[in-house]
Amino acid sequence: MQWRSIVVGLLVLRVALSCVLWLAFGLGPSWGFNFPIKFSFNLHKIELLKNGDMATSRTNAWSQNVYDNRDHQEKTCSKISENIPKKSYLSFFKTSRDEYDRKYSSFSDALKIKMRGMAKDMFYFGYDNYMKYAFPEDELNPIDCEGRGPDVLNPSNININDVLGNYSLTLIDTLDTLLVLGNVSEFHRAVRLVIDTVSFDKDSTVQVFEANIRILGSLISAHILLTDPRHPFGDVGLEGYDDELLRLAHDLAVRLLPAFENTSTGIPYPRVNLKSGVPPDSINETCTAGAGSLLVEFGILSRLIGDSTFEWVARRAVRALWSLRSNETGLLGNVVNIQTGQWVGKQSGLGAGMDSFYEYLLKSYILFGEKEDYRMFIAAYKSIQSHLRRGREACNEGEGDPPLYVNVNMFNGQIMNTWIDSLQAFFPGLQVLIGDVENAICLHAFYYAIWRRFGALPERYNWQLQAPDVHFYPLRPELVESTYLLYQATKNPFYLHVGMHILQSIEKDTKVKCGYATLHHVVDKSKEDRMESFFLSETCKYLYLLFDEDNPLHKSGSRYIFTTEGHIVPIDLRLTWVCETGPRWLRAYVHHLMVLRKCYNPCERIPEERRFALPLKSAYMRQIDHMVGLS
Ligand code: DMJ
Repeated sequence: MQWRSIVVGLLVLRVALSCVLWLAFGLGPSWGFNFPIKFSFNLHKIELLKNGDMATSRTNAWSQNVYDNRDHQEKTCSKISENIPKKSYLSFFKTSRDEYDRKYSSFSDALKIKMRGMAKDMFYFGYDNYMKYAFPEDELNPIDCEGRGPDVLNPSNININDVLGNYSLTLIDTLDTLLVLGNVSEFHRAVRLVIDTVSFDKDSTVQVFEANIRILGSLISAHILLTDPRHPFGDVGLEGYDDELLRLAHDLAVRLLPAFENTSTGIPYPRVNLKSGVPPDSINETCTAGAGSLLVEFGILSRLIGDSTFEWVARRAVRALWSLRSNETGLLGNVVNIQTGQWVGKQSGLGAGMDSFYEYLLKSYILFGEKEDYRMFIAAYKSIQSHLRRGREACNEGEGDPPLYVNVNMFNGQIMNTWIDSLQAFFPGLQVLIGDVENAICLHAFYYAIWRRFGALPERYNWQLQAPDVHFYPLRPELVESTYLLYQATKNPFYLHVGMHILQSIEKDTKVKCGYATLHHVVDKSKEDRMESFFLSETCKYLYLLFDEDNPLHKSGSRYIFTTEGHIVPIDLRLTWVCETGPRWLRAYVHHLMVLRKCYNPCERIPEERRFALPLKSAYMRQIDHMVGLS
């Protein structure tokens, strides 16, 4: 019997020690929600505490691992980072443990209303000035109060000409935001203006991807919202409307089709001239996101007009890209030759050049219910988790660096550089859609820490140097998009604080005479005279929705997704068979999605003890702050 007493004694000792560690340092098991309470006595953790530096963890530390693979440039980086005083793990707890909890644990209704009003004013300041000074041109120059069209003097200025096609881009891109704001009369006026004034018969060479997501996507979305009384905004039909927006969308899509001709792989050319097709001097290289993010819009168009051509070419492009993934890692690169199928850019990441490829695998599946899209997405997600994700295993427990998704070589998974870009900030929103909320919480927290440090997201942030690599911020929506989706999933007031912070930074640092201007430099806050159309179509839309709990989109029964440009597409039985006839697991998944979208009572999903707690433990938030140079 003696051995039993010893075993029981040891167990009691272990539990007691775990409790002491937990109570003293907050390092123990996470409480409730997704993680069962586990009492773990982790010798490795004790080592870290003794050594006083969590970056020494070999298994979970990306800040450490990177030194193993680095060349001269990284050696320079390591020198610089050596100068940054490393804080002891224990020192994270020297400040008041409840500082973050106190700051983020509530958000009053009055403040919500105020922020909603601020988001609305922000939108109208940009929109009204665009209509006053810029329409029918594509964009507003918010500093000079003038319109901007394609750069005809410099055709190689793709930064401008890829997007601006001389087709009133900002007006078109903004249509459904007017409905989100409840302004049906202005929505009708804007639709009329588009019908009466927009033509795609233009000598403009634009990027197929940009024309698709900003123009085609918006036209289709507005058409569906106008014609289907079951959509979230109800019956907003326009008298005399005769499918003109759909016809415009069709006309544009036909003009984009030449991009899919004369390509040996089926992967489209990156640009077309709207009048004359693919330019004779076109390059044979395209990025994965550009070629592989056409399926949502092309698929909807095909299904609405009953012509499968568009979906067929877009799907062929996705399949072709997918077939070129690495056998070893399952990853794709970021730039490919459309004739040879060779990868020109071998970098695999979640940001520029790749972001919406992943997004559209999942969203195509949600819309159309095609199993192959789901299979591709799940396989891609697994490869991402295995090869791109670094840091500790669980977001909210254990030791090691915070989880981060790095850029790797698609063939061997070796880290390629030490930056992440601002586009990747969309990824937590996608993780919310698949129900991986814990990973979403952590990645979002990292990006929010960068925002707190600079009051914006630099286009590229070097996590090794703890400094921006590329300094501009063109009013992008990705962080607020993820913030909104995380709020919908968790109802945690923390995300309202994040939204308020973003709103206030944009108001303070980018507002100029006639709108909001691109930040040229996130540190000195110098500006460029440009307001991209996605500022009104996405950034303002997500900010407003975040604070507008009663928006029709959040009402029970609303079923919709956002395209990558933030356009609302109701999940519609005309487009998918999933809800009715799909297999059980698929229906269960879609049901999960619906629950997420229905603004359900959070009490049903989030246990009491977790509901008013921070989504990420304060200790981990402080750790991230430290790692981006905030403390
Ligand atoms: C938008 O045009 C879209 O979200 C696109 O997918 C990439 N990002 C820009 C805004 O940053």
